Amino acid sequence: MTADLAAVQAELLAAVESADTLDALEAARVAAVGRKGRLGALMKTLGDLPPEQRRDYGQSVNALKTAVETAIDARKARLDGAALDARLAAERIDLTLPVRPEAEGRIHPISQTIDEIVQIFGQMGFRVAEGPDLEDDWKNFTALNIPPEHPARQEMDTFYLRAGADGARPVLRTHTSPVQIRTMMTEKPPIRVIVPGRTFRSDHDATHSPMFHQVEGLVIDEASHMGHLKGCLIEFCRTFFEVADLPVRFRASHFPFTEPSAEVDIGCTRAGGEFKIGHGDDWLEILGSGMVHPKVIANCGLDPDKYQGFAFGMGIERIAMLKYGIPDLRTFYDSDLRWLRHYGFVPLDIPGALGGLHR
Ligand code: 2U9
Repeated sequence: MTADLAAVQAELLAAVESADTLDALEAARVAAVGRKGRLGALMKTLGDLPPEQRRDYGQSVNALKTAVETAIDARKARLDGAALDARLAAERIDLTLPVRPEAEGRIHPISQTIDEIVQIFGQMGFRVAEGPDLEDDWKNFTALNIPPEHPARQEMDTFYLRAGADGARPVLRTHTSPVQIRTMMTEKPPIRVIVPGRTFRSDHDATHSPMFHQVEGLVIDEASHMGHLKGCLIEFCRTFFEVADLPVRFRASHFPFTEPSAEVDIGCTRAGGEFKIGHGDDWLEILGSGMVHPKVIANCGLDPDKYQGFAFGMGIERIAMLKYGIPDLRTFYDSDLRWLRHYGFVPLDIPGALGGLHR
């Protein structure tokens, strides 16, 4: 190799070694072995040499090219490694840190209780249905076989609005049942829905609020019977109250929209002044239920000789108070942040029915 080529090699290798980014290395590569680079220019001088020197000179330039390319590959491997190390360091995660800082906000016990109920019935194959707060008299009362003289229809108990152009007076729904009426009118059985929502009754004292929440359920198909109703509601009570052997009792009752009808009690004890759900000598009513009245099925345009099923209803505030030991109904609607911090739920404490609601 001539002294000239040795100097060029030293210069090009120095440029490769001093490239400290992949971009700089690429620039050094183009300047050395690129189409218009230094080595190309050296090759072009080949023709100016005497013929006997050309072979040696060509071999020397090729050797120089190989040396430079080897250096570029080595440098690239080192820069790639350094880039990966930098990325790994930047994306490092400290697994010992808490998942996220605990949120300030809390889920209201009514929302939590609805989520739990939806979770339990969801596992049994029910889906959630919703409807408007304002209903017409027919869907809220008539379709449900509630007669015109029934006390629930009285001005005293129900919030009626002013009559519209058609003379009809809209009503703030007194239960979520009109949603099931809507479902039966628009969907073909089998129907399995639960309907959580706000309801309104003109009643206000320590145990009644003019607005409260209900969950109702409806199953309509060709075969569901009282045995299914019992199994479904016993399963619900035991899962919701998280007592595997909770005693559940069905007591004959009467509602216009179901026949036969039953109220559902769960076992409890008040021994020693302490109230506890579970085995004991006492009973507590928590649900109403029954086989849907054939007239209600017919009112919705379905054939009562073909279709049958069961329905149930419960007050959400009431079962939330029982489960979570909330003593006063009125506090649910006070928007008192101290109360919410105490009785509310951490947002990620999402109920799941597998292995208990809270695990
Ligand atoms: C349709 C057919 C039947 C819903 C039912 C009850 C029994 C019941 C009360 C519980 C406490 C209301 O919140 S509460 O005051 N509800 O006892 N509800 S059966 O029956 C229906 C609903 C819709 C179409």
